[in-house]
Amino acid sequence: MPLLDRISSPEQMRRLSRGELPELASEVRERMIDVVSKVGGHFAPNLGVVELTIALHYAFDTPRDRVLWDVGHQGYPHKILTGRNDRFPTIKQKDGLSGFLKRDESEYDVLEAGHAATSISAAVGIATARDLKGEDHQVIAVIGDGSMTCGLAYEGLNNAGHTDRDLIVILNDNEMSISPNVGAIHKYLTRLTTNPLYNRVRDELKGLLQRAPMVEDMAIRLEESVKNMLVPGTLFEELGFRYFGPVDGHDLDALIDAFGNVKRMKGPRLIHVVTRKGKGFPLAEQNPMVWHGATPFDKISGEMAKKKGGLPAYTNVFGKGVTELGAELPHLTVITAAMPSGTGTGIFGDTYPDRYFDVGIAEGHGVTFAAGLALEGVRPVVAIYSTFLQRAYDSIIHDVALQNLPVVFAMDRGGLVGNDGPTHMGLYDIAYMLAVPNMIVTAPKDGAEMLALLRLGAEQDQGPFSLRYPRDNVPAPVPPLAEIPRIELGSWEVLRQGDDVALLAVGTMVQQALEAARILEVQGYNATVVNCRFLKPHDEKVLAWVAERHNAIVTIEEGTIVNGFGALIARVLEPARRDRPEITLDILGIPDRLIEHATRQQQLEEVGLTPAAIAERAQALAEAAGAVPVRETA
Ligand SMILES: Cc1ncc(C[n+]2csc(CCOP(=O)(O)OP(=O)(O)O)c2C)c(N)n1
Repeated sequence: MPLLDRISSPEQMRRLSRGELPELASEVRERMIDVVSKVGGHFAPNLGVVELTIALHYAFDTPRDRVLWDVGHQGYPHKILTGRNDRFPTIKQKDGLSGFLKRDESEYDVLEAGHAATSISAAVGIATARDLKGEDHQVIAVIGDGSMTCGLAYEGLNNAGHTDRDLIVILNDNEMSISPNVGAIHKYLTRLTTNPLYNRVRDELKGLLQRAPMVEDMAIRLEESVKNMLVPGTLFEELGFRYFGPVDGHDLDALIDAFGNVKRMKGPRLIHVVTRKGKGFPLAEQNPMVWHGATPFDKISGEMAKKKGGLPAYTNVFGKGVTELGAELPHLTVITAAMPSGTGTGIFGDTYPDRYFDVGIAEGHGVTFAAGLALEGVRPVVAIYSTFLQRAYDSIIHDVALQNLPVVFAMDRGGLVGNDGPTHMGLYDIAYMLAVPNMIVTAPKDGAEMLALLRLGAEQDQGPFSLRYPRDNVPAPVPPLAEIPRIELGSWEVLRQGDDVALLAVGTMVQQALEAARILEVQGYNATVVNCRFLKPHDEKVLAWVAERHNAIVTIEEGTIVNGFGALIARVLEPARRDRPEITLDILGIPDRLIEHATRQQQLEEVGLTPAAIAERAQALAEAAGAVPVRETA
């Protein structure tokens, strides 16, 4: 790669002539296609921002000028051009580059993110800090049209427009979220980009200006006035931003000119850039949803490697199950926040379009919208990843729980999420759901139990109900919903009995605990294993039995140990432990620190949640509690 090989920083890139930049863009694309086809990763979003990234680093003085990438999943060209091309093949792997921006990876990574729409607010903060410190640099937030469905983006715009600070927002409009973008703002942006009268007049004006050159500023002003006449009062201008565009996001000259012009102006400015997701890889252009994130694939045929194993993912089992339930319960509705494919619920939408709602990347709104449905007797299932539901915490408490409404929260990606790393970890939902008054908190041990819990949640009238399941395949085949036995609210399941130690396991950890018990057996110890599928309310009878019969009790959960299930059990067992001080307790879970990107299996090993590690801790506790191994005599 003749150009890319010479470039290890934007500064070097800025020494290239403008004429060389299209060649650089093809090299960056080729490099991404080559690497992502081998190791997987975000694909279509990155192909779409190659020219935009080059133009930003070319027109602005980075890292002095601060560029903030929203979400950060489209940061691959940025990484390649900011000195990380060598390490690029390690992306998303243990000890390799992060799939998102990371401040300790590079001085060019200004903001860390993974959740949508933080860039404008953070940019307002950075611009304010700049002004307080008397510094002088540009602050540029780059945000996608999908992320512009978040309320947070408008809180940022509202604040920025009011303060009148020097700040640039670049709206990267590819008409896609992960799925096709939705909502009124989306329709509005489409009207802006497709306004035929404005585009024609603008093109003609450009030709005219080229023939009769005048001072650049004057030309821009003239163009702006024409625009304001034809597109009166754009939304962004009403909010206090000067609006520029739409600019063709694959035309390097147009981008660099636009950035060059706009950077000389003051106040809040927004440049509307139109890009094509998947640009340069025809299959990804045709189907950007499938190619948003790719597993390794064949560069020629485009065939992606099959995901592991013969058993389906929890996500797919959930999508199919909730659709089956929809046939039985005519009032069942499903809400997604821009993740029809990610949550597997798209098939419910295909089957029952009137009962399926994609609210955009608007988790808080989605939950309060569900509260509204529930107030009128319609039963909502809110399907949102554990990590993204964090956005909606106030809505969960204030709008759902305080009114005790029967909303079902289906949290995919509960637990360690693997290569997306800390921004996407589903480690906090157990702790945050346990703290919500009236919330029934559950976690299934397998796919069939997940659907039984879903049914229970959708059929009960007691109040809000949550279930969490992992980013993994189900451990056993799942029968059709109608054949899955019902579950009694609050009931635990004693899966095996032994005297030496009791393993109280939650969700994914039930299988691990059963395997740990088999390892313990080989060591001569007998373990009880309980499937604690209801975290709240818990099974008082079974817990009392456990506390009477065992001196060593281990809780195991795939969530933070801070205020999780183990902490709850410790509190509940307090009186029993006063009566029987010989009871000892060990709490296994995710330690209170960040877990970096790696495979989920590597992460389970790192935190000691493998069967072998669980068995080791359980054995140590049992021995300390006086258990003596029983070995078979030869
Ligand atoms: C709060 C939140 N909810 C959901 C997601 C999942 N998500 C990641 S990227 C994305 C689409 C973003 O669309 P856009 O900003 O237009 O970027 P594009 O991928 O189209 O470049 C979504 C929904 C997220 N990152 N953050």
